[in-house]
Amino acid sequence: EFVPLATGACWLPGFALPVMDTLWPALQQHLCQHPPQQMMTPMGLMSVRTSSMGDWGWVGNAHGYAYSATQPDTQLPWPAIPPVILELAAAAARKAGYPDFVPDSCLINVYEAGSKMGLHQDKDEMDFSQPIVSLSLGIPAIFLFGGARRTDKPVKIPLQHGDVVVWGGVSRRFYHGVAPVKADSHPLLGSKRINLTLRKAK
Ligand code: MD3
Ligand code: FE
Repeated sequence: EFVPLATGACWLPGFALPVMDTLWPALQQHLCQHPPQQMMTPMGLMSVRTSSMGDWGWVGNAHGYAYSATQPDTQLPWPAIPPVILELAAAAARKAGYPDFVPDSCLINVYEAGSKMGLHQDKDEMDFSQPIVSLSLGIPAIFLFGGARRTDKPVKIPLQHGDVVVWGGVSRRFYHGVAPVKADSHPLLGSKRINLTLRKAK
């Protein structure tokens, strides 16, 4: 199934389900070795916990945020993005019309009940012709898809376990966020929602 959301943006419900048996153990292993942390930003402490994989990881502090080649606590490089995740992102991008998507960053956002993400734009990447591919896992969330202006009224998209969304074209610069996640339970992930965003950061 292929649901157009805007020019350059499409929703692929359940697209990750066929590879979940490989994907979820690989992600669990990463999270055990690299526990997600609540990042500080100039706007305050985030309610989600984050970790990263790939050449560039997203880190924040009270002064700003940026892509970093090393982990904040150890100064070690981030682990590689597992092949199953790279291949899934490339396959989703191809379906949406981006045949050459090679992500160098995978941000992992872990949501508990009550976690949210305020409306924002993603502007820290170098090449806006490259899409962002997002994968939702675990309990559902209402994704808020706005427009080019912060004041554009967001459309609510219920994202479920296994859903993939490709954000390219004009939608790449649109405001977006996540409404406070409601308490729920998922057979594989328990009380959490995990979102992966795959990007070409540099
Ligand atoms: C639309 N994460 O990490 S993923 C983020 O569910 C972020 O954790 C959310 O926004 C989450 O920056 C949403 C979907 C998403 C990601 C990036 C986008 C949608 C986007 C960039 C432009 C437009
Ligand atoms: Fe974002």
